[in-house]
Amino acid sequence: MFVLSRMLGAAACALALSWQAPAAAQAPAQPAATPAPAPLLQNAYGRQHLSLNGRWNYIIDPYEMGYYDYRRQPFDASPSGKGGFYEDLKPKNKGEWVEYDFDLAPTLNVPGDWNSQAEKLSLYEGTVWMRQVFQAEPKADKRYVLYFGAVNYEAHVYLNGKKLGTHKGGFTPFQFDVGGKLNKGRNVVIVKADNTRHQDEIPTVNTDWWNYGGITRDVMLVELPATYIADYKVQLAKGDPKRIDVAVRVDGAQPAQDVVVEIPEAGIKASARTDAGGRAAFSIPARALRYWSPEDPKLYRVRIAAGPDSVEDRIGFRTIETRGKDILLNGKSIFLRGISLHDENPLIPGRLRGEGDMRMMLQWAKELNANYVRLAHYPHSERMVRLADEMGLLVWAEVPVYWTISWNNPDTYRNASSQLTDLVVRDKNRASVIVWSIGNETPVSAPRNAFMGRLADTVRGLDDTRLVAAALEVHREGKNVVVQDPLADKLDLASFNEYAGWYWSSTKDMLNYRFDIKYDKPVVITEFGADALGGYHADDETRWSEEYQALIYRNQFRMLTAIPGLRGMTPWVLADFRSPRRQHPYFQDFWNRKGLVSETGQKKKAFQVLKDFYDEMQKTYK
Ligand code: GCB
Repeated sequence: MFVLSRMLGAAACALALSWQAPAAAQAPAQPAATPAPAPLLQNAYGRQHLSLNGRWNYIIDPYEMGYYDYRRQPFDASPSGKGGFYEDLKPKNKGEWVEYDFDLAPTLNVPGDWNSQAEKLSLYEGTVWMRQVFQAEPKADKRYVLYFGAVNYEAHVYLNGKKLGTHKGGFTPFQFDVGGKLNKGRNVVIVKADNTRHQDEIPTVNTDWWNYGGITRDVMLVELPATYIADYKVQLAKGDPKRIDVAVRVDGAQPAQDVVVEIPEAGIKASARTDAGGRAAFSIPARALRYWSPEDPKLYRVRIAAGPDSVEDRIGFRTIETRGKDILLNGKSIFLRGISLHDENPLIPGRLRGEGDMRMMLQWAKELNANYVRLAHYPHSERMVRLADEMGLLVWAEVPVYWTISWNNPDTYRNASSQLTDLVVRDKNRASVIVWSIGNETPVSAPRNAFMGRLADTVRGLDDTRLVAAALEVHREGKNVVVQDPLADKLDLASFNEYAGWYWSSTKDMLNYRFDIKYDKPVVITEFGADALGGYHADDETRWSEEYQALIYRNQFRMLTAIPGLRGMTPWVLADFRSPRRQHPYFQDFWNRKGLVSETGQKKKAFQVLKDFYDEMQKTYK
């Protein structure tokens, strides 16, 4: 039994530390040696864990005085390591100087972005310190991992006053080994979260979504045996519906173990021995599987055991491939009736806070008769993808390589590549995920082609069983909308965004355009759309009206169905979402209004137009 228990509310227990001289008065600081997070644990949710979600005390620190001394030297890089807010100090004596106090600081809910939880933070970009206190009784024969679903953007994590490490990237999980670092009794975890945008980061400074900061996804302390299953992949072999490929990595004290994989409902039990490095890869014949599909999202209970450890998952089995202009799901041509969505709840603006919010979004997609969602423009939560598995929605999963990235910077590339890797590592067992997208609307140039080309190779190297794509741009030559991009040679889909009727051409003139797509690949339109203020009605030539948006959808269907090889679409976008780029004081007021659902949850006219189109496609598509 897991014997950690959570202490709710902050304990006012003073730590036995006294205030130190500022670090600048001592030896000059060395660049902080910041350990990288440990390799990701597969299926953290399926493990014994203590949730550290709940109310966290927070301190807004725009000048980062809890991180740097007055000479701008980081406290955590000074020889004493003292002076930073991560010490969680309380004055020991009456006269002592301490200018912060977590116990008296207000609280925020985790998981949750900070912008939507405090007036002062709604437009804030910078550092916020967050603290949680919990009780633990660590056992000598167990390992412990502190796991974060996501922190936007840069996280410095401290446990009991000591730095565990840092992580960059706002949408992927990370973890630190904390074995030997937990106290028996009271423990304090402090996160310095900083959502400042930078040109060289992923994403870069310029996006069309709200830069929600903070600990936006679950936090947990995971307990593992000394030898444990660190990672596994259990999926159908590429192009072979009669074979399950298994890869397992065991870590810890004795990585050489017998591994057993069981799928009781399918009568499957197979085993193999891991090598000295803890790895095993083997295939299992699978003759009588019920394949996962949107119509029948069958998930099997899969049990993996190795030595003292075992873990359970729910996994679906399906194949996905392209042949010429066709997308084949389980060998059968499919039309992707999709919709794009952000990880944002329009009703209480902010990141999706939990399964209820996520179900609401995916249920709207279902009401459109969608079988597919584009989780734009960054990795959504693991829980969202698991829900898509359960609800029968195919998924396009993406990394925030968006617009004008610093293509020539090797660090920027490493960052993009590690976000993509972490996404694949996390979601590789999800049947719903059929597409890895390496980016959105990245303008063609030699350095960009090289950067994106490498990303495409990287993701294929990690997983050759799914499709690789990107949302490309189009250009116009006369009345031709041309799709031509050197990157397309490395991709499985001809997928692109086009805004006929909104950013170019009129509602009438758009119908004179033809698509000129240079590739013999399935065509999947990743975006089209138009803004409409929910409840604003006018004739269909009036911008911002629901009628205008509905007309654009009808005209788009006329244009798009003329494309030979059209195999799907994800119009932009399911729900209105907040964006600092959207400045019209009446129609926008910081909202991108291309949603089919308004910020009050009202379905705009175009919602029904798209649903009717999908109903028709479902009937006629063979
Ligand atoms: C796009 C972007 C998307 C924007 C959308 C718009 O092409 O991919 O992130 O929000 O257009 O509304 O302009």
